[in-house]
Amino acid sequence: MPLFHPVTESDVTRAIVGGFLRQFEQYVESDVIIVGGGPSGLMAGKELAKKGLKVLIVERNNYLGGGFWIGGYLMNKVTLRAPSQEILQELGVPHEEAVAGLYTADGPHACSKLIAAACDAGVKFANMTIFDDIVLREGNRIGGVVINWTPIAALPREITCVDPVALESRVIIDATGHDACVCKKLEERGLIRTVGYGAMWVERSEDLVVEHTGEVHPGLIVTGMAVSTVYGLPRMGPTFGGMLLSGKRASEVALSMLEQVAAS
Ligand code: 48F
Repeated sequence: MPLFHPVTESDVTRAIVGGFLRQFEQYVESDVIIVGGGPSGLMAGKELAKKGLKVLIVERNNYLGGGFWIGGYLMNKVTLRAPSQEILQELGVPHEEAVAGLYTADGPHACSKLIAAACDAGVKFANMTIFDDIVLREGNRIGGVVINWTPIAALPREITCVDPVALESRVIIDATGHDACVCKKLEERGLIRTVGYGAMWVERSEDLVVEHTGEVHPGLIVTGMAVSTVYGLPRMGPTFGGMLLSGKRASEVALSMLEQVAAS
């Protein structure tokens, strides 16, 4: 007597294709699309989905978490400065105080708990999906993102002339880290100017990133290290409290933008 229930190969294939298509079709329009599934994007997504919003994270890699997995110098340790250790407490991530106000945790533990919290809150993910361009509407307001499969984008143009598709959303969040890919697309079109991130200065950088997190262009919020790139703020290295609090702030800004859209 076999242990597992009998199914055929075609049952398995239909389950995968059907599940993918149902979700893809549902998320062709969302309340919020977050580009980048690193710590800031995951945090923003978790907070927004908890409020009942329809949130999609577009991530070019097959894995989520960005720089949060491995932390500093390939050593699997992340650091967070007070008061951001409170988020570790909320997520149930073990941590210890290294010196007063500076906490360490294991990157894989912290990252996997944050991913799980985003999933539990209801965030959906399009991974192996690369942001390619923006959709622009009246008054140059961003109305969505143009995406393609990462493997398509990674192959030489001569053999992969595959047109991308677009997803619509009421608010977009650029959480693509140092690259600030969404903001750079606006810059290419002369709509904003990015400065490039500055040299490391841990004491200053995290406060500044959280302070500057917000709407950078109609319909677009910038969060995480992308904020440093846009405004020329100092980098911070493997300390992640600023990323988590910036993501949280981005979610608050998104909520008020959505309220304004609903009221108009
Ligand atoms: O780089 P990343 O972790 O950004 P973050 O949330 O956090 C930065 C920290 O990890 C660290 C730091 C401060 O502690 O200096 O670097 O700002 O995550 C960015 C995510 O965006 C994805 C990328 O694969 C990563 O998972 N990403 C980048 N460009 C694209 C993208 C793109 N064009 N399309 C889709 N995803």
